[in-house]
Amino acid sequence: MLDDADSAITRDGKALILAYDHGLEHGPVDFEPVPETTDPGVVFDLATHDAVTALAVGKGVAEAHYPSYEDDVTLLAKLNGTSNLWMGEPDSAVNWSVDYAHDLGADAIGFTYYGGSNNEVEMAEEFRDAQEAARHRDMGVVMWSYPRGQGLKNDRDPKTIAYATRLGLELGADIAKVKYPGSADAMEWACQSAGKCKVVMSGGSKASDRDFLETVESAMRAGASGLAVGRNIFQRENPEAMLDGLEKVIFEGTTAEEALDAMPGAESEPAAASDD
Ligand code: FBP
Repeated sequence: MLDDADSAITRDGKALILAYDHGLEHGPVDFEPVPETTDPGVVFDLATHDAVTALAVGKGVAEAHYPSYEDDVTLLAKLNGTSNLWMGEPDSAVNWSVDYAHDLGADAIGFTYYGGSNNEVEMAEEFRDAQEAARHRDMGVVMWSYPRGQGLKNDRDPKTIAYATRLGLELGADIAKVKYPGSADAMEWACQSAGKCKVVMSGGSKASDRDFLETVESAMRAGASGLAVGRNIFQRENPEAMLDGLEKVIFEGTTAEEALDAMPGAESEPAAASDD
């Protein structure tokens, strides 16, 4: 990694990446809780919130909507992605090139890497090409580091998540995006394992306001540099209130409790069962 390569998508070294590649990765079912979010324009509007440091979308959505938002939104080009209809060993098709993303105005690239998949070698080689092209363009590199595959029993095991962040460092990402490994200690180990590669927590399926902010607070105290989140924003009835809360926890270093106090009507019921 290079010093400051991620500066376009961070503020004071911290990141709040709004992810909206779910239409490809999961399908429109993710938009059902708030059907208006089927329209990418609704999520681009959310990405103009001060707390958001970058919006991660795929090629077609970027082509169709980014020209209207290029002054107000920082584009993170999610280069690869595969639909939920794919039933094979984890893999991800590279859908656009770094040059094409750069020409569209992207400041950074995002790349899913399934360490442990039978396709790991091919994915590492694709990541190499993208990472080096991004370096030539002074673009930041974010790795969605999601170990999975037929040999992996638990993709959130602390050892697995620490390995995932380390893969980000070893392969040249500026930021590794990983699932929360379930405890502050495990997250701390994951952050230490990443060395100079920053670590951001992946949002996961929708949780209550309290549960979500408390997990983000725990990740930040463990050394994370922020969050990359999709459903926990766009599946909320009041996503702006959650972005206000996240701004406090991530950029101002407040507790979740302090953030909740500033969010009138915040939900604190137990989270629904997680499906990821
Ligand atoms: P969420 O915050 O909604 O979990 O989004 C993060 C993300 O990495 C998305 O960018 C991606 O579409 C999705 O999760 C992939 O989830 P998975 O492959 O684990 O189902």
